[in-house]
Amino acid sequence: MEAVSRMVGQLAGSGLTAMRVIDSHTGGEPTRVIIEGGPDLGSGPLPERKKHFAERFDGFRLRTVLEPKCSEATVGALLCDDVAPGCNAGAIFFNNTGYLDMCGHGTIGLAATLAYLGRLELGQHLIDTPAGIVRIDLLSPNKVTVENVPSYCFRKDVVVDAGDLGPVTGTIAWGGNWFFLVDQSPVPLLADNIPALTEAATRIKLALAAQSIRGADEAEIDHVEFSGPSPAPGVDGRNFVLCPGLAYDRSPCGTGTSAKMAHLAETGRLEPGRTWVQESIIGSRFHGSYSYDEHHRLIPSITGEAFVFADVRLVSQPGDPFEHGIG
Ligand code: PYC
Repeated sequence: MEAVSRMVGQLAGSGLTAMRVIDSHTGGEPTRVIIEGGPDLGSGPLPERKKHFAERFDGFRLRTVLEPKCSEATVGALLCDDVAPGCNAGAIFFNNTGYLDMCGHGTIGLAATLAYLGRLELGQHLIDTPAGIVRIDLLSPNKVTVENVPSYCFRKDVVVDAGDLGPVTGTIAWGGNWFFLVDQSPVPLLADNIPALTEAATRIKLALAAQSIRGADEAEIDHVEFSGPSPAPGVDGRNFVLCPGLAYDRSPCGTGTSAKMAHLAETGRLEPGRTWVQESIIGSRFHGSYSYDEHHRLIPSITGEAFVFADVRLVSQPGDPFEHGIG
């Protein structure tokens, strides 16, 4: 670690800048954690730091998660210290279009990254995020349960006019991000249909914005989730999730599975404590369940696996025309 700090310093002194990042994937969905060399956002509450990041240091986001440096699906996480009392670490999540309040697959990736670094022991820990504190249980160096923020259905039976797709009925739900949940996918949920699923979900996302259909406090609904059955034994459902930057989630989406379970609970289709096995469009799985806290808020738990595959320095050379990404 010290060697890397020295090297980061030397590079900075020579006109090059560098960040140490660790890449992992959770059920196929990538997470890139900035370990060193990220922006100094001070020690305020994470929602404030997220605002500061977006307003003053967005270049770090662009340099970290845009092509040509990584896949369009990558979620970045800035590892933060000096976080809420009792928390082991904190993270601000971001992607190719902006910032996320919470990210389920990213939290699993972060935990596997901290375990890889030897900074997290097996057992329970608290992680600070802009959406609130989440509890994680590191079950092995790769297997993690995330007890997410309280999740709920905001509006049911919402009809959006999606042009050629016709009227589409869905539920607006919160699982740490805002989702429009469509129970019956307008396109068969098959990996071969990913381009058609992406197109249909994009159409719905744009229609929601155009028709001013929003979440609480007028929040933008930036994720669209299609659901349907899965033929795989032991799986309760398959999904397709469109993320804000119009990439699809390769994992079953932690916040999306949380929103889905809130909807299943609300409609009497899933009892507290029962396991819901959620499959992604590429066949990766999360095991979910929920309980109620003392305020009768629904608290989802998601278990998944993440694997670290790169521990590298991103460098920026002076004169690189695509230093801040393509697009
Ligand atoms: O797992 O919560 C999630 C997530 C959000 C966006 C991509 N993955």
